Amino acid sequence: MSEARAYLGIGSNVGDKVAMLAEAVDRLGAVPGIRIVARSHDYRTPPWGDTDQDWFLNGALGVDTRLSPHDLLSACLAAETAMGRVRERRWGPRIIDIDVLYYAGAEVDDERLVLPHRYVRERAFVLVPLAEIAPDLAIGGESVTEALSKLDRSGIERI
Ligand code: PH2
Ligand code: MG
Ligand code: MG
Repeated sequence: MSEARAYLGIGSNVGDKVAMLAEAVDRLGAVPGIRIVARSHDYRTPPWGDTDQDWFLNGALGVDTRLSPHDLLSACLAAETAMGRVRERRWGPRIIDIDVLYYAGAEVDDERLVLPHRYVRERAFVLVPLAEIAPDLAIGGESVTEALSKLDRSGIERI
């Protein structure tokens, strides 16, 4: 299989957040079949959804991959597990979260994976870093920049 361009969102709100994102990038880059081709800066973001938790550090990655969408997801979840993530409450605190946001225009909707990511266009904490590396990427008929222009990005700061 030739390579497909995919975009990942990374986030952490427990422990040394900068180190967590850096470790996630290192782990993903070491997976056979994943090549990291773009990495945003890290952004300090207010917690979304479950607001009774610490702020997050979020970033975005562009990867060229030979893995299928589901195998890419498995690689992301394996990296989370290797870093010691334990799944607790939904949208709750996590040392690392790695989400597949977009995979070469693929549309997937099954019990493991939804692509493009279900909430990608509604979350400034995803789109601000993604806009840095893929402003013109079209998701759901509009570019990342267009989608971001409709959102409140207050409280999001590049670090
Ligand atoms: N992730 C969530 C829930 N809320 N808020 C911010 N700011 N950043 C996240 O990565 C995040 C969140 C569930 O994945
Ligand atoms: Mg997430
Ligand atoms: Mg996740």
